[in-house]
Amino acid sequence: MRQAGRYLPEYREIRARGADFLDVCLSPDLAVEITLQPIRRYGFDGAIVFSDILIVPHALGQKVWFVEGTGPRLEPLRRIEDLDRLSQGGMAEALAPVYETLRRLRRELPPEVTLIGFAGAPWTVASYMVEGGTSKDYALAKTWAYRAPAEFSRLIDLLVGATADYLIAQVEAGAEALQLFDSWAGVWPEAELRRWCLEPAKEIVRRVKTVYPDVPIIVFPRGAGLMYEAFAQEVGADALSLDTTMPLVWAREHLQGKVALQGNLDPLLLVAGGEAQRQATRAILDALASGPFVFNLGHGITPPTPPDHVSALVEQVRSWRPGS
Ligand code: 1CP
Repeated sequence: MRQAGRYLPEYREIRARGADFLDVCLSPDLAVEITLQPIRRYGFDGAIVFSDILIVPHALGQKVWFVEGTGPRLEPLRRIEDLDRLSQGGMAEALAPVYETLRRLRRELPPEVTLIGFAGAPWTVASYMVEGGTSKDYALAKTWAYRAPAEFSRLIDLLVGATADYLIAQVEAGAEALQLFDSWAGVWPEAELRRWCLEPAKEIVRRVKTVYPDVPIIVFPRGAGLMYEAFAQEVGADALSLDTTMPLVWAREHLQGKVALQGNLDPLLLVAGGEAQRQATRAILDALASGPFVFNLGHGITPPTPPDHVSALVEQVRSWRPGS
């Protein structure tokens, strides 16, 4: 859940040198250094490679750039003909720096630290590609999918193929586990959640598992609510990442017998700190830590997070014992 980032002074120092965000993702020297920063500081069990989900549209030939303080911008796809501008032909070359970053990380990380590769899920990535950036309501992307599902599925299918290839290549380069981020899954009614989120995730997992059956895959269908259960039953992932809103006892009873769970501390509790953070952390551990479980946040860490609050969290999680 974005363990690197602007909450760390050592990250801000690198970003202050002025390189474009995408160039940082595509510079192995910088990406390796940024990935290692939170591992050095906190000794986490897993390191997620520093990159971004929008590297895939970039590699497919869409224009992607980041505006400081605003977020990602893309030259939007608005008509089916716009898809003709995309091609998987240049992907391997465009993504080669990410693979180099992974190879170097595997050499530099302590052997006990798991190296995690990732990608955005097709719907979440498609939403940025169609909207041209962050959106409040995903109106353009959703309307396209409702009005012309056969057209929209061309985009989703393209992303299923590109994402599966990208994840497989990340394992080849040294990733030991994979996470698929469907950050905006929660905007769909049931039928469309299945069609645009669950089915694509299932197909990506199938393709990766055909090549690498033993590499754990974590899926994050953020906001899927009760549909988390269908993801647990049908997608074939090894683990689900719980968003902040998921009730703990429900998750234990309905999901944890089927998949490992990861989550789900509200990142804003890490900003608040103190007793609120301690109590919520403890509730998560008491409910879930006896099953197959990875302690994590329920969404990305935010820039105002005091680094000391993360240290306190790590200490609490590491010293937790059942019934303590
Ligand atoms: O710890 C790490 O190094 C993690 C690397 C990482 C990951 C896993 C980054 C770096 N981005 C992501 C995934 C990502 N990117 C997601 C899925 C996870 C989530 O929901 O948080 C999404 C939706 C994005 C898109 C994106 N990139 C946004 C969100 C905008 C929105 O719509 O709300 C933003 C702000 C970025 C830029 C970005 N990516 C990563 C970082 C550290 C940043 C901030 C850049 C900076 O301020 O320097």
